[in-house]
Amino acid sequence: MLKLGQEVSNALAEGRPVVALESTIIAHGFPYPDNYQLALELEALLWEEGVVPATIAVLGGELKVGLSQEELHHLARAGSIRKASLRDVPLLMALGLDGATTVAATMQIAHWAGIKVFVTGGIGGVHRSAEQTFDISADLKALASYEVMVVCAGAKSVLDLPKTLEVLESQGTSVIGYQTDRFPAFYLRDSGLGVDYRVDEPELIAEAFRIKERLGVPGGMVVVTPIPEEDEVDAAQFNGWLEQILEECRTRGVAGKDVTPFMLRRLHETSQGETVRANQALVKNNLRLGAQLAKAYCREGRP
Ligand code: PSU
Ligand code: MN
Repeated sequence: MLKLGQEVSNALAEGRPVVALESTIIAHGFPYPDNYQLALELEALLWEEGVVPATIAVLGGELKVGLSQEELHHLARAGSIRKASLRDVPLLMALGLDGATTVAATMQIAHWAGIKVFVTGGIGGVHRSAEQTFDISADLKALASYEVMVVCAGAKSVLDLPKTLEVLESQGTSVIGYQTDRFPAFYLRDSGLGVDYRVDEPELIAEAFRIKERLGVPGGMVVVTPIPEEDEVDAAQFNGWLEQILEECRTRGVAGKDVTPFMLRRLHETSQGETVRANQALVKNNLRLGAQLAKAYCREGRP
C-alpha cells in the first residue's frame, strides 16, 4: 500500500542511503511560505550529501514516501491538512484525505518502507502537567515500536524533559548524544539533563543500530545533537515566552493534538520569528548528521 517515489524506490532497492522527513513540521510547524522554503532546502541539502530525501505524508488517502515539489507546496500552503499520528493513518486512507505525518506516523511508515534514518526537529514527549492531562505524545510509543534512528535536537523545553527521558528509559529506547553528553532542549543547547551514551562517530552509532537489528531488539534509537551555538535562543527570554504561552494554553483550554502546534505558533509570534529561525537552523544541523548516519548504515562492516 506504500507509494514510493521513483528515486526512493531505486535507492532502497540498490542499498543506497535514504533519509525520511516528516510532514507535520511543514504543515503545522512553520508559517507559509517559510515552511515550503524549508522543505525544499532540506531536500536539496540531502541531495548535496548524496542522500535521497523521502518526505512522508498521506495525500488523497495514499501513503506517500518521497514527494514532488507540487506535493510539498500543497502541504505547506493548504492550511487545512490534518495532523496524522499513529491512529489517523488508516482512517485518512479509507476516507481519501490528506494528513501531515508526525514523528510517530513518519517513523511507522519509514519502517514499513525499510528506511533506517529519520530526521526531525524535536520529538514529542511527556507534556508538563501530564500527571493531570495524561498528555504523552504517541511519538514515544512509536519509538518503542519501530526500528528507526531518529535524529533530533532533543525535545522542546515546552515538555517535561525529565519525565520524557524516564519514559524512554522504561520502554528501552536508547538516547545517544552525538559528540555531546548533554540532552539538548531544542531551542537551547542544554536541558540540564544527560544522555545515556555519548558517541562521537556516526559509524559507531550505525553499528550499534545494526547490532540492535541483528539481535531483534525492538524499537528505535534517539540520536541527539544540539542547535549550533550561534543559533541558540536566550534561555531567560525563552522561559519568559514559555510561561506566558503555557498560561494561554490553560486559559483557552487548548488540549490534545492542538497543544504542540498551538505552542509552536504562539512561540513564533511572541518571539517575532526568533524561534522560527532557530528551528530552521537546528533542523538543517540535524539533517547533516542524519545524512552521515544513513551513509554509515549503508557501509557494511565495522569502522
Ligand atoms: N516538535 C517540533 N515541531 C513540530 C513537532 C514537534 O519542534 O512540529 C510535531 C512533530 O510532528 C511531533 C508532533 O511528532 O509535533 C508531536 O505532537 P504531539 O505532542 O501532539 O504528539
Ligand atoms: Mn498530545
